[in-house]
Amino acid sequence: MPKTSEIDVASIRADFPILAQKVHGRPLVYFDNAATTQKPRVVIEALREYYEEYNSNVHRGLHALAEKATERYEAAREVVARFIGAPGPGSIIFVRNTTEAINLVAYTWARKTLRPGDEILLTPMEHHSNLVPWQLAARATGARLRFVDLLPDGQIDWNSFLRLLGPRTRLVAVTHISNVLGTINPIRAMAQVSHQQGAAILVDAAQSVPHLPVNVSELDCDFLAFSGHKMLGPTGIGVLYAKEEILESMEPFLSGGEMIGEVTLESATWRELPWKFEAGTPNIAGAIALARACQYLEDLGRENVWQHGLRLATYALKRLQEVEGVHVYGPGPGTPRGALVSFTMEGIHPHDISTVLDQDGIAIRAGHHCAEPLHRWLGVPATARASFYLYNSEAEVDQLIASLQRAREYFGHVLG
Ligand code: 7TS
Repeated sequence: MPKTSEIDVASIRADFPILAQKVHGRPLVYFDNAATTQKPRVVIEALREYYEEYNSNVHRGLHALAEKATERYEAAREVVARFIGAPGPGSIIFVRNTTEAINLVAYTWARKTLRPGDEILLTPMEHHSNLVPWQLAARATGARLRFVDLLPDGQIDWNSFLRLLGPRTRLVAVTHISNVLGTINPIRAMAQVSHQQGAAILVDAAQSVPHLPVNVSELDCDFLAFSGHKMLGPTGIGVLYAKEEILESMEPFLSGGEMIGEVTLESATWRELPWKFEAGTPNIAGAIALARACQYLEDLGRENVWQHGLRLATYALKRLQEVEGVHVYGPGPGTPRGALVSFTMEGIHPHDISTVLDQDGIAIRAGHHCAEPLHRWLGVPATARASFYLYNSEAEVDQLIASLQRAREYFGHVLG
């Protein structure tokens, strides 16, 4: 494997047992990282250790195992807080995934804050997870959804954003990096002007935190959501970051054990942050393993991980354009983009592209990637998407291109 930037792909791959396998007799090329990433041995080991050595519930036991589990779980929260530049662990709520994090805000903050006529400003590039919860919140409160225009290359039209942002805007909810276009949105600038208008800003960071050094204090966002499984961590663990003063003002989302202060038959009080928002037994092993994933990324260097992904995406963009009949979406060469490229091929449905690539051991995703309105805007029902991470190489991109050339020849032949 070639060494690209500061990332030594060969030695990294040795940390990921799943990558050593063959699929249909060919070495696995895993290019479906925007859906979920593979796990390094240290993350798998963190899960094993928890279940084999100190499995216990948190915050309630007074025995040695419970104390160890509680200590590791809360230490994980501090690791995650540092990882995203949060001022402290009180602003880190462990949830299941990005979807749950956004729903938490939509069901608590939004339903309490929004009034009829208030506006939520979104973009057409949102994943359904950052769209449908706002549709429901708007329906429940009488608020209205508005959508910023996109430029032809899939970037936000800044003038449209400024035009739509006004005194009625209560919330701007926007993805940091599009899971289809790879567009990187200017969150810091968006937060600044949103706050000038008195609006809060929520960032869907599902595709950015795994790749980009994200610092919530620098971005000055009010809410930020991401999933552990897209950043080398396990499934079933995700994070909602929110400014503590906002969390203090919010009602709990779920209620029951763990999140209460004092309970009588008629009423209850809440625990302090962040536990007020963590009802029931949390995903203890998941949180601990997520912290291990954060450390793994930090050991490699966040900037190195970002540069590696950008380099692969840029290379893929260039090479895809060499394949006849391929159309790529999102920002062109020269504009920074997330570590993914979506494309279509004339005369071949994206699902067929994916099936043909699978025969060569290459895993990509095809479909609307939970961004149906965006595909309507693009004018295609589906795209094929190759998404990269730190264990991928330029040699694998070459394999993708060779496989696509074969697909084109095959379908060209079949279609006559
Ligand atoms: N937001 C964005 C931008 C995403 O890409 C995804 C998942 C989500 C939210 C939801 O994350 P979850 O962990 O709550 O499911 N995106 C994709 C994808 O592109 N292919 O599969 C999942």
